[in-house]
Amino acid sequence: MQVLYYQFGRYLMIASSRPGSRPTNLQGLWNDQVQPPWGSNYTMNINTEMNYWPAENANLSECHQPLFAFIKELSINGAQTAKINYNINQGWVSHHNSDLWAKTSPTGGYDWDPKGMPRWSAWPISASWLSTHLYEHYMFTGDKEFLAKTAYPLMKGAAEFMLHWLIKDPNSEYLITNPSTSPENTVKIDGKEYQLSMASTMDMSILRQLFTDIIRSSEILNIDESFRKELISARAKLYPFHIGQYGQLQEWFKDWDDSKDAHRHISHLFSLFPGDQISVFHTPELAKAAKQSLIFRGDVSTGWSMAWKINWWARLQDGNHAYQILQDAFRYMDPKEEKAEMSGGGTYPNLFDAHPPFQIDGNFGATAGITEMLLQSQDGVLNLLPALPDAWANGSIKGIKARGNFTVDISWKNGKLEQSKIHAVIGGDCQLRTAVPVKVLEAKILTTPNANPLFVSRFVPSFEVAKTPTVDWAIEKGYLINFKTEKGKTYTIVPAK
Ligand code: FUC
Repeated sequence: MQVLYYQFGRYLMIASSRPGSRPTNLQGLWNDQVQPPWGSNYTMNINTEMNYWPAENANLSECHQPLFAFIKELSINGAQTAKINYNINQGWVSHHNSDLWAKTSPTGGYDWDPKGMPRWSAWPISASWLSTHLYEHYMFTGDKEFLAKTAYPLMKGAAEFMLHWLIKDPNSEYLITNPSTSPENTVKIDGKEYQLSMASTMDMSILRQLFTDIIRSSEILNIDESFRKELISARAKLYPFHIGQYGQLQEWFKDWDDSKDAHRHISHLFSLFPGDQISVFHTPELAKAAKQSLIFRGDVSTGWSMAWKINWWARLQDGNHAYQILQDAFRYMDPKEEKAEMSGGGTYPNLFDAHPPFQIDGNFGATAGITEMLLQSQDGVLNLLPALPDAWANGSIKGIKARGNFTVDISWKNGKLEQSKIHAVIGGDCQLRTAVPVKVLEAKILTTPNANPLFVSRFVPSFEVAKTPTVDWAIEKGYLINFKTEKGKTYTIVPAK
């Protein structure tokens, strides 16, 4: 069933997102209603991005193209929205929702409070989030022409808008977003509920990620030095992460987090996944805080929310917890039964994800998450079997992808790596992290550090701490080896003993 569900996720992407088509919407392309839920549109504060999470790691890179074409369209409309709505004449912006025509202005109608208070539609950050997909595509393919011609101008436009949008907080002197939402969540301060604040952790995390991606891109392409310097200086002034009073990763500008809040959006964990600023190896304090936040929010939620949680638990190297949520996501949903929207997700008999109602993002998010349980590469190395659950004691997978354009087969027995074949599509250093010591049959182990430009060490962000997190923590560093690969060759990895 899990294998079928995984392959089904890949099939859904192949069937719904080909170069030349529109990107997949909330129902992929399988909407059968005249008035579909949420307009069968693009909700870009999570759902559209989630649809594309398995594109690279599950080796369906070409299927990412419709999203890139859409980003280009958004950038054209979004330059108008930047001018008309905000009087910003540089770059482009898009908000939490879009449609077939690549709408970029905030949605109207009931999205706006009758008293004129902007609510969750006042979220001008999707241009920045979508732009990080362009850099991910480069990291997985190494396609410099794509980086130079398609990705860089779009990413730069998103950042140019943001450099105007960010303002200096007069108290802390940090650069902040204002107004800012933590998508669709609300915050209670002195008993009163608010939708808006300043500098939500998600806003700041996405901007830090985008700026870092552009800084790296301009170094790789050796262009735009002055813009790079501007971004490096802005990045250093961005409002930092905070670890709050419960040892949690703080969601809001101040420590207003409610430890009983079980909201489906857990946007402040962006940097654990899909971002890469929070890492169990490089920023363990932040990873522990993210774990605390995740524990507070609980497991069962809407379909897509559970799918995101699978990816987070995989990044926390906790395969059993990721597996547990995968099981929750398989809760049988009878399509004939009316279920309230926020009553907990599951899977219909045809394996479509239930928000409920039917929404495709959970299928794609879980497919990405299963891949993340078996292979990760966001940390500057290929981590083989980083979050293998006990339930998958024996198994194998073929043809998944790591950054650096490595195609990877892995087989395991009794919960331990048996063999891996790594196909170097473009060559370059290949650094591995494994739970057991390994050797490479066709190459010598290098003593030099990984020199692959697609595996530069990530930017390590700063943070402030109110209380040190106290979550259980048993991260095994494992074994690291580095070897040189040649373009087109395949390498066999086996346990050293
Ligand atoms: C956002 C989410 C909902 C749903 C909708 C399409 O509003 O909060 O859960 O996924 O988008």
